[in-house]
Amino acid sequence: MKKRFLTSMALAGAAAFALTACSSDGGDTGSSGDASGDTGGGGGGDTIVVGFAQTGSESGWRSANTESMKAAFSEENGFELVFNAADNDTAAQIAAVRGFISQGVDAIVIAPIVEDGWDDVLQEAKDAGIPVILEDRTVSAAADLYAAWIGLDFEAEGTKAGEWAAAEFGDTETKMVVLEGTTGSAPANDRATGFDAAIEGTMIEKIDSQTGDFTRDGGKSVMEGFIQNYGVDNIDLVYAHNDDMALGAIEAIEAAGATPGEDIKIISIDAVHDGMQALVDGKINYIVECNPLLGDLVAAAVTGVVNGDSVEAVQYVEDLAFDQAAAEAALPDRKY
Ligand code: GYE
Repeated sequence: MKKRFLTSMALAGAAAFALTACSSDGGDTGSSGDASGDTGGGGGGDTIVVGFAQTGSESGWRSANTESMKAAFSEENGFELVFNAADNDTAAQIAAVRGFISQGVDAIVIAPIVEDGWDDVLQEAKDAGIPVILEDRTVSAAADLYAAWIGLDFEAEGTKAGEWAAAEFGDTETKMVVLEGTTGSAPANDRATGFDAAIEGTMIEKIDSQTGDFTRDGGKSVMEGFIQNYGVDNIDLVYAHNDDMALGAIEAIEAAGATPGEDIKIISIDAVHDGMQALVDGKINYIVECNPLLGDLVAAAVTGVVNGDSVEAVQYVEDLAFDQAAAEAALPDRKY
């Protein structure tokens, strides 16, 4: 197997905005391809054996991403997928990658839970001659330890959310609480950075910020704590790093006798179906999209790297943003 690691991380101009541009035929077959255990030590024939270390199943975004990956890495498309979901446990995720290395898979795909701590295991994969492709979240490890990364611009998502908040509420005293994603994860870090920069100099004041771990339950219990500490009347705005936490916050706000979307405005990120429905219902006020349908692009990158072809090292997928009217128009055709 000939490999080519592209080391250049030329961010400027490296955007691959066309989600379908790299799709192979029949990418969305709906087949689950959930092979496990039997990896065939390096893969025989034409089948590419791929170990995929998923974060877990924390959110609607994650379910859509897992489905997209399983459909793209189907047997019909020439893959044997060894799927592992780490339940948001970073040590378990690294152990899964070590398992793929010792099984001798042809390629490893990782959706890294957190940014740090990947140097050793990525070096081990490289030493074993197994290429690694990252999808979704980024890592802080050196770019020559993996062949490609395919995902979203989380900082730009935060910026879009913050710009909308600044335009809507920036001229009035607005007390904001933040529901952060998983601590140490790229989307939690970058969505905070982008948003904070966009609201700088406005009258929006961040009074508290805590992690709800990207889950609905986490968002609900952190919001309950905020309401208890500050009083439901002293919170004007919630910025949630994903829809699931916003949906949890809605439950907490309603339980406290207030009206989400009116008494307390809500901005979130992802634009999964339940979030978009809440936006249409007026309970969320604005959502920035984060496209989870990365499977075809990742499968194309894996095939390219395994075949020794040149593969774009950094591939961004474009995100949209929705207010209520835009959500109403888009919801019937949403794929996730
Ligand atoms: O926004 C969130 C999920 O990494 C982009 O992870 C992903 C994030 C997504 O749990 O819902």
